[in-house]
Amino acid sequence: MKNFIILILIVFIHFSCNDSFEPVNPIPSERQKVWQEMEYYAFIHFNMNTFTNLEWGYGNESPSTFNPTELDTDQWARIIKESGMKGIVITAKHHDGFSLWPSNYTEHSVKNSPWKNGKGDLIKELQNSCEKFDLKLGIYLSPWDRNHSEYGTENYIKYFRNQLTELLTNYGEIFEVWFDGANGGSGFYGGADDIRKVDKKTYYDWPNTYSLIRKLQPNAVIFSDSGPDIRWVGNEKGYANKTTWSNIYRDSVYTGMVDYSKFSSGQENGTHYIPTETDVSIRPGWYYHPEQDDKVKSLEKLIDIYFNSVGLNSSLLLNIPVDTRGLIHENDAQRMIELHNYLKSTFKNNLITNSKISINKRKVSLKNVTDKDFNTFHALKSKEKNIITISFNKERPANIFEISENINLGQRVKAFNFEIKVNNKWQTIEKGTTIGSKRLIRFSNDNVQGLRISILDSKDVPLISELGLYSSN
Ligand code: FUL
Repeated sequence: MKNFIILILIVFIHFSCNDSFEPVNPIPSERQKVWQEMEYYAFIHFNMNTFTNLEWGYGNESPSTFNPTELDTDQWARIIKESGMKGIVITAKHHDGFSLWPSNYTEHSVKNSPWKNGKGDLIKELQNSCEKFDLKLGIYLSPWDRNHSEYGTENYIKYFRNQLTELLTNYGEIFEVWFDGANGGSGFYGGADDIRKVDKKTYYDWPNTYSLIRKLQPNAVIFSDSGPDIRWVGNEKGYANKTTWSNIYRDSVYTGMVDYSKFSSGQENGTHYIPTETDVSIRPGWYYHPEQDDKVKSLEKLIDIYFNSVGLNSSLLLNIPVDTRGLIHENDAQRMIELHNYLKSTFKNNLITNSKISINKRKVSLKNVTDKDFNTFHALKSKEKNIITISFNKERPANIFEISENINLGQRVKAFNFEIKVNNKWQTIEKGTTIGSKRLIRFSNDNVQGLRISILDSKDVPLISELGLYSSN
């Protein structure tokens, strides 16, 4: 009898977390799934602009200007690791064209700088530091190059791909390749000093560049305004849309399009799965400016950004401008650690564990939705209304709710309501739309007796992978 019950239990558990459910297309690729679990990682803007105190260099800067005095990529990696981030995306080349590695295809690089007497390779140093601190390495390579004499011609595309090949061949595993939407305009262009406009849709021949990346780094995700793996969130403030579909009609967007932001919430019936990435700087500028040393964002602001990016079906790419010494400035480091301490203590105890959960009035097990494993899930019964009720035997002070869908089988939920029970009364906290990989909802601190999540509309049966209740105090 005992064995029989165990067998039934195994069958039940297997049924509620297996993949016998039909996917709702589009679904993420393996590389997107791996990336999606990273959630929070660092951008580093450090290059020629650090030394000229600019945001965009013209392309005529002398390599002799690049001269960090105490450059230490181990310091970056250590602080980033201690901040709970999972990787680093570095500006290997920004719009001014200066390359942080000794590229064989240009003289405009570290090899002609005083740093390490021209013998340095910053990308190599960063690769080693990332390996040492178990972080992933990503590359920002600006498609626009205001230094290169042939920018705007076919030859420049060859140059761009040659540089990409160097970066994707010589520095180990690259997790993300980042392409900026800012393209074409005035520049030095090898002394021509003119304005070069390019057709953003056709000039770069992106499909062939993407194939090259797939060949050299099959696990890397490619970021641009339009994907193909990750798309821009549509602003640089750190805020994703409340409604965020990871689906988009890929042909409706292209890199550098002017009115891109109108597509930033995605499209419910979009043909491709291309989730958003939220990029924002910890300071007003992307690059280091000494006059911004006291303008590092407050802890409250960074927490707000976290909830509005990671908590809105997006990822957070937080930029740290490394300073002229070649170090993360003390003020930034302190704030990064403060944010980490907040996140660590807040999300330590899921207050839902050891409570009673029923779905449409039937008692169910909490196992799959509180195991912090996005691959296990509980399938609801219908694609219309489902009510998940969680009741506590003793009220629990709380102010954060978390819910995730199993996105491996496609994003589904279109509308939900979230309520809490306080003083024996139900209060509506959020009338929401999409959920996706993670939805975090904050409310004012209260003694919560129960939670009610009504999934009101969904493309197919909702697959709930995580539920959480937390207190940030
Ligand atoms: C923008 C660039 O023009 C900025 O300089 C910065 O690199 C930011 C992340 O992307 O489009």
